[in-house]
Amino acid sequence: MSKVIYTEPDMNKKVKFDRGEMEERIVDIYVSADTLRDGETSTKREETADSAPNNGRGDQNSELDSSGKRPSGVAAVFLGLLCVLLLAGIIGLSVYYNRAIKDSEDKRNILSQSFSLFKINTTSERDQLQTSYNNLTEEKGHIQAKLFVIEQHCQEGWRYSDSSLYFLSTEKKTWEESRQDCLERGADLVIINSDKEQTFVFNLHLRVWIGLTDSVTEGTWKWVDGTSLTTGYWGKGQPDNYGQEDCAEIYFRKDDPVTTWNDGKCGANNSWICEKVV
Ligand SMILES: [Ca+2]
Ligand SMILES: [Ca+2]
Ligand SMILES: [Ca+2]
Repeated sequence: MSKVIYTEPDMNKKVKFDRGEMEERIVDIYVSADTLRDGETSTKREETADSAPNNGRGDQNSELDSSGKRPSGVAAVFLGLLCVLLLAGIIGLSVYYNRAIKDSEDKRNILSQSFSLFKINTTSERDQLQTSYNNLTEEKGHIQAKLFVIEQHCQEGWRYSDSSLYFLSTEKKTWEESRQDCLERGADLVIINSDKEQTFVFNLHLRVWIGLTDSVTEGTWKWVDGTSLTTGYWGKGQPDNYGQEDCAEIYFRKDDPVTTWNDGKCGANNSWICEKVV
């Protein structure tokens, strides 16, 4: 007689187990398959010995294929599903990490570009500040030197106004002698460039030589630096060249300081005013 050698797996039962359970099932399936083969061999031996037909358990074993691979097929399906799940997981993780790596590289590139731009801007601003600092330092040096010259000249009796120093003589000399004195002081007879300067010089003293002459060409008045006269502050009726007058002086006392010049004789003795541009 045949024995109960195989238990039909309940396929309607919900398949939900962990890896351990699955491995246990696979072991059970293989055990069942081995048992089936052993049982089938035993059954064949019994049938041969009894030579009697058996429609009971013998029919039940005939529902399996002759090689007994039905349980192994189920295991293969589970293994296949497991492989598919693992493969899907690996693919998903690969996609995730590739995307994460790409995002990380993008952020690193953006940070690198931002840092480079910041570095360029910082370097440019630093250079501009350095240039401004150098300019201010140079300007400070010039101002300090200028203040030193002004202070030194003022201690010697010079007066300062609008970037020029002026020296008023205490003696009286001819126009040429006066100019020579100014040159020896590192200056020259005053050149009047504006109404403001004319007013300043007028208020210093009357009857003073200024650095203007027409001794080279009569009627062509030139300053001691060679420039031509453009704006004159002549008194009424002057210059008249009366008896050959070729040197200019501040002569007339007027309420209006811009009409006080006269052309006088260069050999006369006058005070004079030197000018030194600082
Ligand atoms: Ca001047
Ligand atoms: Ca003249
Ligand atoms: Ca005159």
